[in-house]
Amino acid sequence: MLKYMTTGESHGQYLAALIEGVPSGLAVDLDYINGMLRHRQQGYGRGGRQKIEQDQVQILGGVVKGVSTGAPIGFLLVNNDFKIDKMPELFRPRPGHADLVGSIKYHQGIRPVLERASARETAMRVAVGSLCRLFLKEFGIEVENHVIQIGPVKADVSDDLTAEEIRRRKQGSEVSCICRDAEKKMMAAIDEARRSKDTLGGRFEVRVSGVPIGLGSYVHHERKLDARIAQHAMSMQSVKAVEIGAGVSLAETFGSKSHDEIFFDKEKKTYFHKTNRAGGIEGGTSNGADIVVRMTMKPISTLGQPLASVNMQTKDAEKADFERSDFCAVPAGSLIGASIVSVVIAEAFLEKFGGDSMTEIRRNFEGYLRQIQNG
Ligand code: EPS
Repeated sequence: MLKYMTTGESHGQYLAALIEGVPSGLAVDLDYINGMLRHRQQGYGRGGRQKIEQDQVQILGGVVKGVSTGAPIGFLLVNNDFKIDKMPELFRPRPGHADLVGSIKYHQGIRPVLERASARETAMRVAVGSLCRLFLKEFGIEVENHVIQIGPVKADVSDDLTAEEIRRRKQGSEVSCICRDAEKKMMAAIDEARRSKDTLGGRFEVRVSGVPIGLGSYVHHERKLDARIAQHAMSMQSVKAVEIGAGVSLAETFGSKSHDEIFFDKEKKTYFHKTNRAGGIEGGTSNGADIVVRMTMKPISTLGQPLASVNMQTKDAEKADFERSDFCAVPAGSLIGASIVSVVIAEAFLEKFGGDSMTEIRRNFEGYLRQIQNG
């Protein structure tokens, strides 16, 4: 079973992750993982921190001569902005952040709460997710992400984009958007937020192509693939809503326009759908179509013009504290979302075809594909 854990504080000395359940024989391309970490640092609307950091992980164990051994894999990232012991205590919790609840629940000040709740932790999620992407690529599964909305600006996106098209069309976009028209308006909206000392959220889409029929299951709630994606997606900082396929828009349509009719290609000997409103998942199980996940991020809760709060020492009404932060993290968020989904897909893939080595998994996978082809 694939499992991982992260540790580290935003301004601590390190961030780290430990991943258990990666089979032996996977080529671990560290340049690819570190390339993804650089992407995470980019995107229009980021704050000053990313000018200080050059996020890169080193491998602590579980990889020998660039190949996984089956042992737990450790990642370590050194924070350049290591100053946690000198950071001031805060007393006025920011509405929307973990400050208030964390401070009360753990009976401690706000500082240790925000240091751990910070979205900086997502650097490790990207490292782990990128490792999973390398694993999935071995089986022809590709994961892509793109931003579809920032604040009020929506991109015009058609439903049948392939992961490859998304990758090609968003290249060079500072907001990871495939639609050039919307991109300009999104950047203008972020500029406006910056000028007015405010922040903006948005939505992004993650698309997984090449997934075979049969990941996840309908038989037990914990095994449902859509439920697992939603749980992990919601665990990402700032995410407030998750949709699969047509998602919330299905509330508006008749059943006849909501489902994907079933066809059979007699030459390829495969079932297929002409539409993908289900987002690649029916009955909690992948149906062979692209898995399409859309996530909504709220605006970042650190505001230059702070909202009303309470001084936790005096209990007087005061404005919330302010610290350096981002104005909009949706472009970075889309990559983080893709990383998180990659972990869930890799975990479900290992569950179905699992083995201790890549050789064993490949054999199981190919045997299953032959079984499907033979009806
Ligand atoms: C982040 C690092 C943080 C924030 C941001 C994400 O760095 P600092 O607090 O030093 O500016 O920029 O975190 C948040 C938005 C948050 O709410 O904590 C990063 O590396 O992604």
